[in-house]
Amino acid sequence: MWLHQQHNVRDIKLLNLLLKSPEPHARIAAQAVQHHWFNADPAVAAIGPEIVHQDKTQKSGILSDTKDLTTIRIATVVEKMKYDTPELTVKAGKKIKLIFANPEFMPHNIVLVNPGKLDAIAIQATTLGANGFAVGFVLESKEILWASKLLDHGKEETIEFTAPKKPGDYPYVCTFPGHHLLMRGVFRVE
Ligand SMILES: [Cu+2]
Repeated sequence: MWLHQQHNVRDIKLLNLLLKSPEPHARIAAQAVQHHWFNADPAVAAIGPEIVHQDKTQKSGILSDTKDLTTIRIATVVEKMKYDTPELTVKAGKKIKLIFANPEFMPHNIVLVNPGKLDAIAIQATTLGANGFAVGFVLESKEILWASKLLDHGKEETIEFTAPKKPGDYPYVCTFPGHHLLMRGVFRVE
C-alpha cells in the first residue's frame, strides 16, 4: 500500500482491507494512507483543520553537552520518509541520552548499527514480513548496538546508551520495510 501511496495510485479495495486488519499497526498505517488520500489533498488541506503542523519549536540534534552526558534528539519529518537529523558527532565512550520522536503518520523506528552494516540489517528486517510487527522489525544481531521500539504517530522514546569506544561512522536507520533507503543517518564517533 505504501507503494501505491508513493505513486499516488489509490487502491480503495486494498485500503479497506487493511483498515479492517487484525494487526493494529497495519490499521494505523492504513489510516495514515487514508489521511493522505482523502484529507491531505492540497486543495482540501488549504482550508486548514486537516493540516498537521510539525512542531517547529522542538529542536533536534545535540540539545546539551556536559562533561558526563550528551543529550540528543532525532525526530521524523512529517510526510517525508526521513529523520530531521542526518548526522551527529559525539565523543567515544560518552554517555548519551537520545530522545527519538515520531510526529510522522507512519510507524518508524531507529536502529544504531555497526559501521557498514546498515543495508544488511535493513534487508534482513524486510524478510520478517507481517511477523515483523511483533518484534518492531528488529532481528537479533551482533551488528545492532540498540534499537527503539516501532513508534506510532505522535509517540516518543528515550534511549540511554554509551557511545562506542571505537571511533567510526555508525549508521542509524529505520528498519520498517521500504524505509531504509531514505530514512538513515550517521552517528559519528570521534
Ligand atoms: Cu521509517
